Amino acid sequence: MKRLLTGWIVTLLLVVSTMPVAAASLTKDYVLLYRQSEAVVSVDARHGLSQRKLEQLTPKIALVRLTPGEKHKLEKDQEVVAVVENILATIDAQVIPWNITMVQAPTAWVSGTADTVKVAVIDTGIYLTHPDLAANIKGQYNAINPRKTANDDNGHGTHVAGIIAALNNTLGVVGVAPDADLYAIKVLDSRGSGTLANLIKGINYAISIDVDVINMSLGFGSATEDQLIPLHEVIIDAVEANITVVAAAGNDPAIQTSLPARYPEVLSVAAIAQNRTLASFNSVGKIDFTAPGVSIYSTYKKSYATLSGTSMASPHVAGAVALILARPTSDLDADGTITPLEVEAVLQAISVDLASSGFDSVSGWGLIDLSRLP
Ligand SMILES: [Ca+2]
Ligand SMILES: [Ca+2]
Ligand SMILES: [Ca+2]
Repeated sequence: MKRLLTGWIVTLLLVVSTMPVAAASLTKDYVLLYRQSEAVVSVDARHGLSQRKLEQLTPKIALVRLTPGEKHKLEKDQEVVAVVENILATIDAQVIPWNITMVQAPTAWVSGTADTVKVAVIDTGIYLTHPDLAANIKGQYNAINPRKTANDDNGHGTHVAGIIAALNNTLGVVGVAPDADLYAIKVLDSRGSGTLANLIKGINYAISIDVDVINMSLGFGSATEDQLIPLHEVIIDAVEANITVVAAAGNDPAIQTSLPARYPEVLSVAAIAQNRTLASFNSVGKIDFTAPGVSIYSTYKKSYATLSGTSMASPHVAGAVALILARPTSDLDADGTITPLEVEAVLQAISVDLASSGFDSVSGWGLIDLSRLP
């Protein structure tokens, strides 16, 4: 029997894009600064600017359209201070989204940014040429059709990937672990649906390439353990291969935490809003940790978007796991290997209590706080 799983996404709030501007002609637009406002009329008369002026911007500054010869003549006029091209200002600044700050990721970067940690994003794929992700994408596999790329034709997986490891550069956003190596494993189609068989193939591929972390922002709704026995087997294989497996708890408060998040071997993540209240859509019952998941701005298709869901919470923990794996102090028993159990113990130690006192079924150990990493 074919079982459907879906990406745990709730709403799409905003997609932004930018539009390049191109112009080519003999005339160009210039911003003209007159020496004094009283001279505007005489300068305009001398140079025939009544036909050339597009707009008087201030009493002493005008926007004009000129040929190169007209510009040259104006520059020689003593009543003109400057004639400069009307160049474009661009938004070239990276923002650190509130959610990245809430988990205190930037304070952890001084001790490493997970440069060699391999994180598998098992999802709808990743937009492979996204300028805020491409340099971190080190591998890909399309479990639906292995002859095709794992390019994201939905947007969900790209959003998840950006929360984990969007680049720390001059554009867009930044992820929790901005140098982590991303592996795009596509098991969900353009509608965000996929089969049990393809998810198993995807997890098995992640094991075969020896990743360190698996993020699954997906689930099987109300399906039972009995319906998914082979999935549990391959997840146990992953954990035995020393992979830390993180999954979204699910977005239906009417049902208990979905599989795979409900498995004891998987870290189940619930969502919190910017005001530190738990998201109303969280599934409950088996929650291990809480992370931001309401109105999260991240990479989406070729651009950026704001999404909500436990799908957005899970990758915060996956990114945190990458940072934890990059720190020698996380090898708690100093045997040379950081196991998933050691990772979980570190996550417990750095979590800030939420909801009822101590561990609870709606927020688990609480909100992860990377400033508390040793
Ligand atoms: Ca960036
Ligand atoms: Ca160890
Ligand atoms: Ca609590």
